[in-house]
Amino acid sequence: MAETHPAVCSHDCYDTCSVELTVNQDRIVRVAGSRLQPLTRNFVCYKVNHAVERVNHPDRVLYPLKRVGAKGQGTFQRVSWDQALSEVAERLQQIRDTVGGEAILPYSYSGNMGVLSEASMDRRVFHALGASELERTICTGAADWVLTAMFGQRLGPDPETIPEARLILLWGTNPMATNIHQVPLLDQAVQNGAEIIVVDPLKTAAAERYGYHVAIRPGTDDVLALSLGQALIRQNRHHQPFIARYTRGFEAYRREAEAWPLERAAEVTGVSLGVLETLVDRLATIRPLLIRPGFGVQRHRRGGRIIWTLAALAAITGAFMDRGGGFLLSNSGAFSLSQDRLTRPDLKPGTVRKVNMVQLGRALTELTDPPIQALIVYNSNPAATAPYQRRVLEGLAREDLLMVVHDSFMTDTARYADYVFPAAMSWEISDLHLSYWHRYWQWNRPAVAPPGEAVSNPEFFRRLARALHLTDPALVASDDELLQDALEGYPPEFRSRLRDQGVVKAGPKPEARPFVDTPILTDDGRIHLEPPPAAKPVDDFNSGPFCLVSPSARETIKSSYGNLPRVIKGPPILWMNPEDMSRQGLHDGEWVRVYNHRGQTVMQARSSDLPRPGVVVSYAVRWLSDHPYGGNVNQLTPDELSDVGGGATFYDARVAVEKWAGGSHVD
Ligand SMILES: Nc1nc2c(c(=O)[nH]1)N[C@H]1C(S)=C(S)[C@@H](COP(=O)(O)OP(=O)(O)OC[C@H]3O[C@@H](n4cnc5c(=O)[nH]c(N)nc54)[C@H](O)[C@@H]3O)O[C@H]1N2
Ligand SMILES: Nc1nc2c(c(=O)[nH]1)N[C@H]1C(S)=C(S)[C@@H](COP(=O)(O)OP(=O)(O)OC[C@H]3O[C@@H](n4cnc5c(=O)[nH]c(N)nc54)[C@H](O)[C@@H]3O)O[C@H]1N2
Ligand SMILES: [Mo]
Repeated sequence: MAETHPAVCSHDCYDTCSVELTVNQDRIVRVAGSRLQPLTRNFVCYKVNHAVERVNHPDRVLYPLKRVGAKGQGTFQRVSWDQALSEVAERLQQIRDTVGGEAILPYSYSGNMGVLSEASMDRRVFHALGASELERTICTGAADWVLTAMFGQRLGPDPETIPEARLILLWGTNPMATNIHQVPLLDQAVQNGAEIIVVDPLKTAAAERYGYHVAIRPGTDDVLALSLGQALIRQNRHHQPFIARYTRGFEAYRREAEAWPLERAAEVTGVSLGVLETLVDRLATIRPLLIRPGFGVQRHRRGGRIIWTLAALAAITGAFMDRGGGFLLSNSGAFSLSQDRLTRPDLKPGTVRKVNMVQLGRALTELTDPPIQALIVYNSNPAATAPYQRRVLEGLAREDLLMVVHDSFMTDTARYADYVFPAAMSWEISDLHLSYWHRYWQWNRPAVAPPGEAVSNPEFFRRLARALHLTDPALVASDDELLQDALEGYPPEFRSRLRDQGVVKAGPKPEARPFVDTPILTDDGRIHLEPPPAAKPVDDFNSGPFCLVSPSARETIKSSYGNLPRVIKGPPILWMNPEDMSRQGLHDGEWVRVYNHRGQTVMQARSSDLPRPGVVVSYAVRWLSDHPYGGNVNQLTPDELSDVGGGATFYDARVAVEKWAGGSHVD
C-alpha cells in the first residue's frame, strides 16, 4: 500500500523545499512539492523531479569498498565495515603519531545541507584529531566576509515580501535555474506593476522572461554600481536621511564612487551610456527597490568589492526604508544555532593550520610541514567541482595519500579513494534543515531505510571515532544529543513543535524591515560603507581571448544528478556568441578544444546569443567521464582567491577556443 510522507529537500539551494514523498514497500516511488513550507507551492524543480531515479539508482554505493586497482581507475572490492574502519583508523593514527594531526585534511561542503549532516560529529572528530581545518569558502566566501563587515550579520528581507517591490535588480543570479520558487514571487511583483532588471553577462532565462537585460562584462559590477551611486549623489538623489541615520563611512564611499563617471564606467562595463542613465533614473524614482544579487556575481577576483558596492548602492538609495525593498543576498542569519556547542572547537589541541578548500590542488601537491597525508571527503565531489582541476587530480592521484570518501555514488572523487563508505541519502535519515534564502525551519524524518549498509554522516563519524579509540563523550553523542546542543537556549517546546509540525517560521517578523526595524550588528550599530581592503595585487592570472563563465545548470546541482541518463543528454557544450563563432571560423555543432595555461577540455561549440560577445559559457558541471577527454570545465577555472573572504574566482577565467580535429589525443 502506497503512503505519503512529508520530507525536506536537502540540496545546497536557496529554496530548501518541503516535499511529499510517496512510499510503496519501503521504496520511494514519487516526489512532489508540498505547501508545508509555503514558498514551495506544491511544485519541485527540474532536478528534484528526477530525485526518485537518483535515490533508487542501481549505482548506489551499498557497502564499504577497498581499492584494488590503480588510483583513479575505480576498481574496488567489497569489505566489511569493521575491516575498512580499522584499516583506515590504523593509518590515521600512524599519521597523527608520526607527523601530527595537521597531516589529516577533511574536505566537505553542502552535499547535504541538514544541520547534522553538514557540520556536527564530523567537526568534533576532526577537532579531536587536531586535523588541519578546512576553510569552506568555495561558494560564498567573499559575500560572507562583506555582509559581516557591513551589517554584522547575513540578513535580508523576507522573500515573501518580494511581491511588494516595484523595482527589482536581479544581479548575477538566474532564479530560473537556481531559485525556481522565487519566480512566482517575481511574477507576482510584475503583475503588481514592478519592473525587473537583470544584470548578467548572459541572456539567461530570467533575462528572457523579464525583458530588461543589462549584458555587463563579467567582473565589472563594482564599476557599474559605483558609477550609479556616483551619479545619484551628484544629482543629489541619494537618500540623505537614511545615510545620516543608519550608515558610517559615506565620505569614503563617495570618494571611491567619484572615480567612476558614467562615461568611464560605460567603457569598462560594456554597458551603454544610455542604459546607465536609464538605470540611474529608475533607481532614483521607483520604490520599493529590491537589490537581489546572487552568489554568481562574487565568483571573481574582486568579488568582495562587488558585493560591497551592491550593498552600498542599496544603502545610498535608502532601499532598506521600504517593506518589499532592501538587499536580499542571504538570510542565513535569520536562524541562530549554537555552532560551538554543536561542533566543539574546544576539542582542538590548540591552534591548527587552516587550508582553503578553493586551493585543494595546491594543498595536496605543495603543502609541507606537514604535507597532507590523509584526505577525508564527504558531502562534496572536488574532482569535478574544485577549480584548477589538473592540479586537484594530480593531488588525488598521489600514491602516498590515504584517501577516504563517504558518498552515495562512485563519483569522480570516489574513484581516487582507497576506501569508499556508503552514505545514506537525506530521505533515509532525520535532520533539521534551514535555508539561506527563506526563513523556515524544517524537520525531515526518514521515509525509507537506507539501502545496503549506508549510514548518515554523523553515524559515519561516530563509527570512525570509535575505531580510532577516541573516548571523549562528545564523540559518542547521539543525533538527538547533537540536535539538543545545536538548539541550546531554545525551549524544549520548540523542538517538539518542529517535530510535530515539520515547519516553523523563524527570524524577524516578515514586516520588520532589516536594519531599520532590526538591529545592525556591527560594533557601532551602523552599516559600514567604507570599502573593503584593496585586493593585494594579483598577477594577471588570466590570459586568453574569451571570458569563460560556468554557472549553475538547471538540470543538475553541481555534479549531483550528473549520473542520470534522463537528465544528462548529449555532449558537454560550449555556448558562444555567433560573432565570436564566425570570427574563429567555427560552425555550430563543431567540436572545439578549450584551453588555457591551467588545462584543457573538449566540448561541442554551439552558437547562441546567450553570452555577449567575448564571453563563452559552459554550465557547471558534468562528470569527468562524460567528457571525451577526461577533464570538465574546471580544467580551466582559477584557484586564485577573491579579494576578501578567501572566496573562489570560478567566473574569472579566460580561455582560448579552437577547432578540434579529433582522432588523436589532445596533448
Ligand atoms: N539547478 C541548480 N540550482 C542550484 C545550483 C545548481 O548547480 N543547479 N547550485 C546551488 C548553489 S551551490 C548555489 S551557490 C546557488 C547559486 O545560484 P546563483 O546565485 O544564481 O549563482 P550562479 O549560478 O553561480 O550564477 C548566477 C549568474 O551569475 C552570472 N554571472 C557570472 N559572472 C557575473 C558577473 O561578473 N556579473 C554579473 N552581473 N553576473 C555574473 C552568471 O552568468 C549566472 O547567470 O544555486 C544553488 N541552486
Ligand atoms: N566551474 C564551476 N565550478 C563550481 C561552481 C561553478 O559555478 N562553476 N560552483 C561552486 C559552488 S557554488 C559550490 S557550492 C561547489 C559545490 O560542489 P560540491 O560540494 O562538490 O557539490 P556536488 O557536486 O553537488 O557534490 C556533493 C556530493 O555530496 C554527496 N552527498 C549528498 N548528500 C550526502 C550525505 O548526506 N552524505 C555524504 N557523505 N555525501 C552526500 C553527493 O552524492 C555528491 O557527490 O561547486 C563549486 N564548483
Ligand atoms: Mo554554492
